[in-house]
Amino acid sequence: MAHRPSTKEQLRKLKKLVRGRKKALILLQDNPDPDAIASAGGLRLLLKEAAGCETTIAHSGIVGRSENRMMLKYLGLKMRNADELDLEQYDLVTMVDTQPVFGNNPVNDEQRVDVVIDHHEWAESTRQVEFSDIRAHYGATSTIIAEYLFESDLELPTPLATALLYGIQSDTQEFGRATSDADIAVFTQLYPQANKRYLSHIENTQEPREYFTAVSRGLHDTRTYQNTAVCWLGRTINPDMTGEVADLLMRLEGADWVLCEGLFRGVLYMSLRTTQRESNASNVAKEIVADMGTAGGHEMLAGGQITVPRNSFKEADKLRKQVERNFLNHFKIDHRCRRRLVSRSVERHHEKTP
Ligand SMILES: [Mn+2]
Repeated sequence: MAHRPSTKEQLRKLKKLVRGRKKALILLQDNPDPDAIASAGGLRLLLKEAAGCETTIAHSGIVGRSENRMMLKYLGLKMRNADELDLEQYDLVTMVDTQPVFGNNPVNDEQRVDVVIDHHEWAESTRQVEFSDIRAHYGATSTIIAEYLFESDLELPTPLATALLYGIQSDTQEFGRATSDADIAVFTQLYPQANKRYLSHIENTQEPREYFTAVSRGLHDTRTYQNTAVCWLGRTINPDMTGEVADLLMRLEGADWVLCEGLFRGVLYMSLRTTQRESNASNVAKEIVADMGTAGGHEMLAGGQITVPRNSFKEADKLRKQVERNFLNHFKIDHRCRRRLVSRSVERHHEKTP
């Protein structure tokens, strides 16, 4: 196996690269999650210390979930819409928690990227980036960023320590999936510095009524096929809902794989989950999305997106059915063994209840 440079060596290289840069940009995935947001906060501090950079954090898409909006506020981060920025204006372009070709970020083929720090499966094109640190065996990008911060001997403000801790906790689902010793070590080191009251607050964020409508619709539209569950949310309130409902469905007895799809602003989003540690959800996601869109992820969870012509519901429905067919074919599952998750009789019964 090739020599993996230590965090110390990487940090030295990164500092050398950023020296003298004035305007830095940190790009995130389109609908950033807690890990991405915390990583951006950490990298911003690193860049400020290393080069005194003025930093802009940007992404396309929206910050949908309440917990993510809360985190931004707590960290005092302002997010810009990447589509409204001239990326050429920046003399340092960085990415965290995603990579240039993933298709879930604003970077196109021509865009120069200088720094990529991520824990998703390595993409070949990331090799062209001057500085990359890809640790696919890590549960969170927050872990990598925290290692850099520790190595720099920087004092972490409480909100940042708390956010990084939550980034690790939420990406690993409290260490239930894809966790390395490094995630646990960093988590343990951050823990005394984190604000536990805030942590419990963010873990239990309240959601608007529409959230429950979306979950309910999703459950009613879930079908099981042997050890898999397939869910179609239809038009949904935000792109994070597919991951949210997929996680919920993973709690179904006997479910080893879950596929959840939803349409949001002209994009069909899909989330894939598996209990099987030795599987490669990322490869399955790429296979079932095929040339319709882009996909990527980790061993136990992955996602993808497909642009829907004219934001048409009919087109989206066709595309999601194709993804479902590809999914069932991949596992050689007979389409006819389908069962509703929530039985009709239960629904009727409830309708009668006053
Ligand atoms: Mn992540």
